[in-house]
Amino acid sequence: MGKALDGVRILDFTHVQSGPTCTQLLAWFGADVIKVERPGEGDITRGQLRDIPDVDSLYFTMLNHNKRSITLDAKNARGKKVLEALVKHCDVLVENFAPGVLDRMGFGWERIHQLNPRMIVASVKGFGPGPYEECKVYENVAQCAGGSASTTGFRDGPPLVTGAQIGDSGTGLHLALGIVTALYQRVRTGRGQKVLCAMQDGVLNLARVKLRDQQRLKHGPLTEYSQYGENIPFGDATPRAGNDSGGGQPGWIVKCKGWETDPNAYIYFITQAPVWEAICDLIGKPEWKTDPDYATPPARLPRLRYIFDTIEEWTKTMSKFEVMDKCNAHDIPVGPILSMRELAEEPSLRTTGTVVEVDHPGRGKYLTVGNPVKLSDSPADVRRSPLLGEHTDEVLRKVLGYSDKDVAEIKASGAITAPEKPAKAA
Ligand code: CAO
Repeated sequence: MGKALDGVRILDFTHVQSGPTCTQLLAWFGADVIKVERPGEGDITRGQLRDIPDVDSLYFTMLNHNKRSITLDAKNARGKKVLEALVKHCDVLVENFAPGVLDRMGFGWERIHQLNPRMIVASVKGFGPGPYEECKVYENVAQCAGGSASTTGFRDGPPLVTGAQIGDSGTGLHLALGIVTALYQRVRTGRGQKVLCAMQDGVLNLARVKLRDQQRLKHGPLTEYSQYGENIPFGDATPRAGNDSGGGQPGWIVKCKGWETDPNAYIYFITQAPVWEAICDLIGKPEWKTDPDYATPPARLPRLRYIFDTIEEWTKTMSKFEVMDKCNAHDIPVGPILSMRELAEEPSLRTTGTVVEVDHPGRGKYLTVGNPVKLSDSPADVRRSPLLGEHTDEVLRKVLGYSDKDVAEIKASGAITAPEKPAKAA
């Protein structure tokens, strides 16, 4: 079966996490992704957080599946010629260098557009145009600058960053959407365009309910926040709200059996209005169904702390999975706090290809997250990440049509290096 993006060739100038997330997704959709890396070290993450000496880290392998790798010194004169040829042979250039890097290489938008007017140039930057546009940015900088950290954590504690990489991976997802949209527009116009995703913007987009609450504050307290029930006045900005739900249905994380020793024996419990009566019956409080203090959502708002404490007395008698079974039987939405160990072992995620076991010549078998976007006519297969420069020769000859003599000259110029050999056999 063909793939959705068959025939699309990506010149992948990305590194670390945000850009590679985007190009990995495009590769899973069938694009031919050619990752250009600096001779010698390649993407810095190959060597970061290594668990096995001299073997590409899981950080790198889990973000670079299904890609080809070539080494190319973009500052070398011969290397620049190869890069020009690649620009002419590819549909999209994706990059997440620091601001100005591409221009300094001599491959700014004007030059690329001149070489290949159909090329789409897609960039991740930390900030969009404005006072901070020249800044280098990493994940947690974006989480803080995009409004996530100020609204995450408990009211009486400091701002918190989240474990989900909403700055890097989140912005990479936004960029992938921008690229396929630009490809679609190119079908009509025949022209490429620039696609820019700033990490601050991506995080703010994901935190938009908190900007919603910022505006609601002008019209009174945020009644669904537990702070309201605790009679604590609101300030002038959306506060941190612990585990309060960000939606209209109050929720909280409550303990389950074993919480004293298991840090993940918890469940997210939502007191959704349509199933309130079923909740009352289940937790042994049938009288709340008719008690005016509990029978309606507005009456419950000032009492949410007590309500969740009462629910917790019930959930503490069972494992999170038993709570889940009992609640779902009545369409009561709950979220078990699943550890990474539990997710890695979950059979249904293996069946759907969301968790995949991959074999790598250096490290042997490891787990990764497969394509979370499932297309019925374009199923994703997950192939191991490339070794540094593994496909340099292949790309020079088969994509660019260089002869033996050309390749020898390019090698002699120092623009490319011999491919890396896996340090360990699996
Ligand atoms: N050949 C020759 N030079 C190359 C090259 C190649 N193939 N690939 C990269 N380089 C050079 C660049 O030209 C640049 O050199 P100059 O600064 O001399 O022009 C240099 O490598 C470093 O690029 P960089 O500034 O992008 O890298 P950094 O490690 O200093 O910064 C990061 C990393 C992520 C902070 C920065 O790239 C950035 O802010 N990117 C945009 C936001 C982003 O994506 N952040 C998320 C990253 S994931 O957490």
